[in-house]
Amino acid sequence: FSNPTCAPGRHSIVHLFEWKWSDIAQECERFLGPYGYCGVQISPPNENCVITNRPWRERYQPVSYKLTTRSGDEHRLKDMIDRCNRVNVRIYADAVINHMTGAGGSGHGTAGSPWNGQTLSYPGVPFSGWDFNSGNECHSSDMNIHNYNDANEVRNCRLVNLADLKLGKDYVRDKIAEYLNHLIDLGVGGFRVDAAKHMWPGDLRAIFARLHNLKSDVFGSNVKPFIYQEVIDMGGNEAIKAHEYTTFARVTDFIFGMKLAQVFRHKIAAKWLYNWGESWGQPNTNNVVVFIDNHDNQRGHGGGGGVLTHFEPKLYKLATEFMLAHPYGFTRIMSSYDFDRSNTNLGPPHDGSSIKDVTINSDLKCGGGWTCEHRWRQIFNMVAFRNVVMGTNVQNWWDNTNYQIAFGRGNKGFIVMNMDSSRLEQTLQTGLPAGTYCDVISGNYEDPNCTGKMINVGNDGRAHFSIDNSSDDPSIAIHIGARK
Ligand code: AAO
Repeated sequence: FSNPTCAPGRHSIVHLFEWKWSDIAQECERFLGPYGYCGVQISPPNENCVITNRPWRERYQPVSYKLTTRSGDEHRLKDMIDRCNRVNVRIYADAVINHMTGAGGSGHGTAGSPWNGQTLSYPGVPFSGWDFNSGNECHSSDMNIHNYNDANEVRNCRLVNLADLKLGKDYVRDKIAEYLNHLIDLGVGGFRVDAAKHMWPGDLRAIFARLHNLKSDVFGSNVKPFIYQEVIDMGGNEAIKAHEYTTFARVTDFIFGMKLAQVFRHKIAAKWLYNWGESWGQPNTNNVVVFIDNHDNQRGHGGGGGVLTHFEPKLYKLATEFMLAHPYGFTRIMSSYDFDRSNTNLGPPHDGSSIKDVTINSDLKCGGGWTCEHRWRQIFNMVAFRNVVMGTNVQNWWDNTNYQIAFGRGNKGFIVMNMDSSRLEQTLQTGLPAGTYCDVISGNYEDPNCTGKMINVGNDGRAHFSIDNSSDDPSIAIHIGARK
């Protein structure tokens, strides 16, 4: 389950947080396909409870596995999956399978199913009280998780009071597998598994063992879904470790964004990035999905940890450029909507009960409250850089012993970054074939034109770089796919 099921030559996914299926279908066709994205992580597609003012977090409270949400119904979902697959963009569904709604309260979900969190009744599945962990499995005083040093409590009690499914039961495993198989048969390429830390690895393996192969007309025969599990392991003393999950699927790497934020915030000198990756104590590169921020930590949920977000665009772009230029991990780009940081619950741009369309401006950026980091030039051009250099190692590392760094990827690409307090003027060995290259940070390469800076690489592979540290984009990136 650890192999990303991308179409050939594509290596990054984007989380289109809270987008409607109809908008994602269009985005695959008009942008993600042509610009080389592998796929999209979608918000949970299954029925959720309805909370006043429609905060985004209601989608993490399942009511049933019927495929109707504010993003659209099953018909729209299928249309999106088909249209994205047709342009070689895969869909990865956010699978919320650890729990149902908050325990307590009642109502009707987004597909109209009744639910009761007091009696633990979810007839839309159906699940009843027998399908949830009780005092037999969970020994905390109020059934909630308090002690992250106790693995049993973390996995058998309630995460923020959410009704905790008893995944040890075959019936519960079957219902969850039936839901995931429904999505597989509709054509998804895999799953993000929400709150995986709160489920026993053995229970997850038992569910994954029930999964169908992906649709062969799209993915070929005998291909398993790509699965990455949300396990927050900051390397501290908590009982649960990411490595318990990496023997059977990938995990989301939260240390990655926290450490890079420390570097780009000048807490750790950038020169130390020369051996970024496993040497920093992180998991094997083939076991992780990496990202600068996610929908939780960009708003202080699930451990903010001082990560960089679109609210600090200069540093955010630099950190993202580094992530995409460096070979470590499978990369995920966050695509946000704007929100007031005093209200971290605020849902996506909406019009009464419906989510608003994403609007696209003539400069490729989004409007209408949608941030669309994945459409920022520096980011989408580095997604293409990553596709071009894939398979090569870091070479020709250079640093000024402080915050100016540069490195190449084999003989295919080279990046120079200046986070220091002075101008960078350097002639560096790029490892690239001679030629005139287009800097894809300051502009776009539109064959045969370059709207950005031009960099000349000589017959000896060397090139001169000058970068003003106070520029909005103090970096230069060149690759063989953007050579005049
Ligand atoms: C809402 C309300 C609750 C209410 C509940 C039920 O906020 O008050 O009780 O409904 O009615 C999202 C929201 C939740 C929301 C939920 C349901 O974030 O606020 O609850 O929807 O609507 C833990 C989990 C992790 C989880 C994260 C939020 O391990 O799986 O909490 N993330 C996922 C989703 C998330 C979603 C859910 C799960 C639930 O991505 O969007 O919740 O489906 C430590 C632990 C982490 C733990 C954090 C936060 O982290 O290690 O495992 O995450 O604490 O509790 C430093 C440390 C780091 C620490 C961090 C935070 O960084 O190094 O280890 O600080 O303290």
